Amino acid sequence: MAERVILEEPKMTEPKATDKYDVVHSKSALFYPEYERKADLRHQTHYCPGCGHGVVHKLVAEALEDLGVQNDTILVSPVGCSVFAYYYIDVGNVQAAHGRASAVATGLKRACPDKMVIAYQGDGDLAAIGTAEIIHAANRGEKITVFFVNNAIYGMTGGQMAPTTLVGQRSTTSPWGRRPGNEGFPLHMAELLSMLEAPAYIERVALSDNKNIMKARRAVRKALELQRAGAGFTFVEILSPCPTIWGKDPIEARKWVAEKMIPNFPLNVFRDRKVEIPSTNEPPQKTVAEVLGSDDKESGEAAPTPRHHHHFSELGIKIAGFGGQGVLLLGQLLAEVGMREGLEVSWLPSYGPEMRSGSAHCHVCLSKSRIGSPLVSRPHVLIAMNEISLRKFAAEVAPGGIVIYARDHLPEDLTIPQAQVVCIPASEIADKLGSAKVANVVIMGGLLAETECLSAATAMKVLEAKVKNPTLLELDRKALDAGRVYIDHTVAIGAVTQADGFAQ
Ligand SMILES: Cc1ncc(C[n+]2csc(CCOP(=O)(O)OP(=O)(O)O)c2C)c(N)n1
Ligand code: SF4
Repeated sequence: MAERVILEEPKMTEPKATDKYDVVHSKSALFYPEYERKADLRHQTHYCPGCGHGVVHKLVAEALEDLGVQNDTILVSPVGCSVFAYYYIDVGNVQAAHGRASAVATGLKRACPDKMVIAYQGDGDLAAIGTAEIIHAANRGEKITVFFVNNAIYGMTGGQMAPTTLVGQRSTTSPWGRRPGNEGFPLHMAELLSMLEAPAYIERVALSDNKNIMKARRAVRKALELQRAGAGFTFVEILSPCPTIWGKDPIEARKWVAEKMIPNFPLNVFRDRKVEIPSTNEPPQKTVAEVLGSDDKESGEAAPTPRHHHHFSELGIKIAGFGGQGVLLLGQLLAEVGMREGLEVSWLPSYGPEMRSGSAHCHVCLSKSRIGSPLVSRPHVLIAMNEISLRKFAAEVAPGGIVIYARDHLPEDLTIPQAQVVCIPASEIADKLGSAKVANVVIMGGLLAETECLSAATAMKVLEAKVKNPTLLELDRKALDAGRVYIDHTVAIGAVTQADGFAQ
């Protein structure tokens, strides 16, 4: 049964004209002392005078400060005027692509369930390009808080019509005023989301006057308190002035919120209840290693995975070549070997629409601690399976890194001064073994021999688990060994160096 959540609310009394009060100019300790945005503008935000975003930032920062959750909060900022929220509020910050803040917040909350995760979005961001993301996040009952700043216009891009633009309201893309017959009716996001089963709390508030701002303050707090209590999806829509695009001064803009926006977007608590989402159908939780069957317990193998000393804390590998060269598979194999050896791993593929011969590359992270991003922008190791990839990615390799090139020498005109270069004619070696297909496994053998990043014994275990055909498995075994032998016997004696194998 749904049950109402009752939170204690601070007692509010109306101020009287005779009240004495101190004027305090201060800001929440959650704001950075200086905003590292532009050298001469470190004392101020980029918001226009009278903009509602500044007020919402203040309400959010004060609530987080009072709840004492600064170090446990991740704020996802959108694309729109509030894109720079990360310059101002000193919490964990992620800047999402346009419209994706609630999807990004979903991922963050699922990965870090103990953190307070907030998606902060404008109306163009949330109700136009991000409509699907917000509806599905709400429908799944993601335990995030969304602050939806509705100013009825696209502010940042100069005033195009937003989904929330009022009927009759002029914008650069509705110069005669919004006409429902042509542009449709304004979208009422709070009402729309409150049709869904899962949300725990949905309220619409307005920054029209001090009294309503205090109500907005309470709604912001309540949403965050509910998230802290694990209540479920919480959403506050905030009707907010945009004096600049509306062509009004800050006072007129607030009046416009009161007189035009509120009648069109009634203030209300649309949802405030405890939601029990049944969890009985959840699949049994297994580790990724168990699901892949690469876990010793799961696979029931007699011999456990050999122990290996990893001499790195994090190793980023980029593997690049053509589709059909086994580029992506090599990445998967390395990630799986790392997983078996107890490392945190990630594998991120990138390839074009062609199945064969198109360019393909992947990023592999091997790490002793949790991986922040699967993207490897400065690889410690680049494996280039062809010349195009070598030329494209060699400059990205971190100083002191390694380039493994699947040919017997570098192109004459190319040097890679910052990295050690190892050339392995993998296709020729694989051809001699009986199949060009195992060139990627030759490279794996070479990589493991050269860097000792993972053990060849574990690599063999992964191949045994993956390759069911005994003839192919034997070929892979030979290929892995051939890569090692090439490094031990050919490269080590200096027969191949940077124009012909090693760098210096
Ligand atoms: C994929 C993509 N499409 C369009 C844009 C252009 N764009 C930037 S901000 C914005 C709208 C912002 O409006 P809103 O979300 O209402 O925020 P506000 O600026 O009013 O706070 C648009 C369309 C973009 N950056 N990326
Ligand atoms: S354009 Fe509008 S939303 Fe953007 S900063 Fe200025 S007042 Fe705020």
